[in-house]
Amino acid sequence: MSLLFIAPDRDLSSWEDAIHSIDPNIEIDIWPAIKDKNRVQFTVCWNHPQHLLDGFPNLKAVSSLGAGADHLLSDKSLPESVDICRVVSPSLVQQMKEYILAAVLNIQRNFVHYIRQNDQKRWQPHNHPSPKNLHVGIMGLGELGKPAAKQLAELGYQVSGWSRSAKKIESVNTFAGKDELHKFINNTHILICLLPLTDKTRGILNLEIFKQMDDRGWIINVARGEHLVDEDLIYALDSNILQGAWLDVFSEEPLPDKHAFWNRENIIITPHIASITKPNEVANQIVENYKRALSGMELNHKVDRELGY
Ligand code: NDP
Ligand code: OXD
Repeated sequence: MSLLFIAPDRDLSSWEDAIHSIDPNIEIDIWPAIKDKNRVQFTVCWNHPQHLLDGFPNLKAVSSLGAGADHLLSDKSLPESVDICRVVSPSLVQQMKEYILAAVLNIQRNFVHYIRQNDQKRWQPHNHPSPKNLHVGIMGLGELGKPAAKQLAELGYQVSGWSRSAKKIESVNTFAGKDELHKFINNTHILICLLPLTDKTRGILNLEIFKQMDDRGWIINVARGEHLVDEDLIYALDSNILQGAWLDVFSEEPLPDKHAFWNRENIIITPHIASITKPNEVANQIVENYKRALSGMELNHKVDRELGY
């Protein structure tokens, strides 16, 4: 039986060693070199070519190489009988906490402006708010959003969080469901998106939401590019509805040369690096789920196809 990795845009060389350090007997294929399609029972995918996964007659389960599983759920050719799971790891949580804290601090302390001023040899101090006067809203209070919210609250920021089902988190104002979205957004100065991409969340970062935020606020999108309506962001920035955007994810990646987001003072771009899956830190959970799939057990971190995450 074999475990197949499919990730066209990734260097997969260290995955084989990471898996074999847990169990040297696991047979591994790395797409497109597949020894025998009939032997493939488990695949690990990142941005796989759509319609590829219906070509394995004995496939039992597929794992996302990362936390999001939207790239798997969007492949309508993936048979219903195949279970989907994803990666959940302390390393992803730690990296996301670091990224969000770095972005929030840079915005709060105006480093985003000072870095630009360096290029112009401009000596111009700016006032900055104290954390207790800075209202940060986090959309998505799951494996990544909840620890990020807790960290910011512990540091003294005014933190609100929004999720599908109600949550209780110390020192965080929590809201749930569509009915509470507007209450959650009200007065937000920095809005952070950590939602999964689903039919209900696509395009959620739009002009209507930006207008409800605090005057001249910021958005940080670390979830998926399709959460953001690109044209609405440009409009909101050009009409001073928003002050800036800090973006790690884009509808098209790499971001095309001609995209309107490049070369703008008020958009900070990072190349989808907020939280990176490291083979040696998650190989054990891939192996565990591979073995569970083979023996017909329930997978860990299973994705709910109905909910879309
Ligand atoms: P989880 O599934 O653990 O959490 C998702 C959260 O979103 C939950 O709190 C869930 O609510 C909430 N949610 C889902 N749908 C809705 C909705 N319709 N309305 C309100 N809230 C909703 O995901 P993770 O925290 O592990 O990851 C989140 C996303 O981050 C990933 O899907 C991925 O796209 C992105 N990501 C980006 C990375 C990067 O490097 N840029 C790295 C890793 C992940 P409830 O709690 O009620 O279920
Ligand atoms: C993920 C990502 O979902 O890196 O893990 O975006």
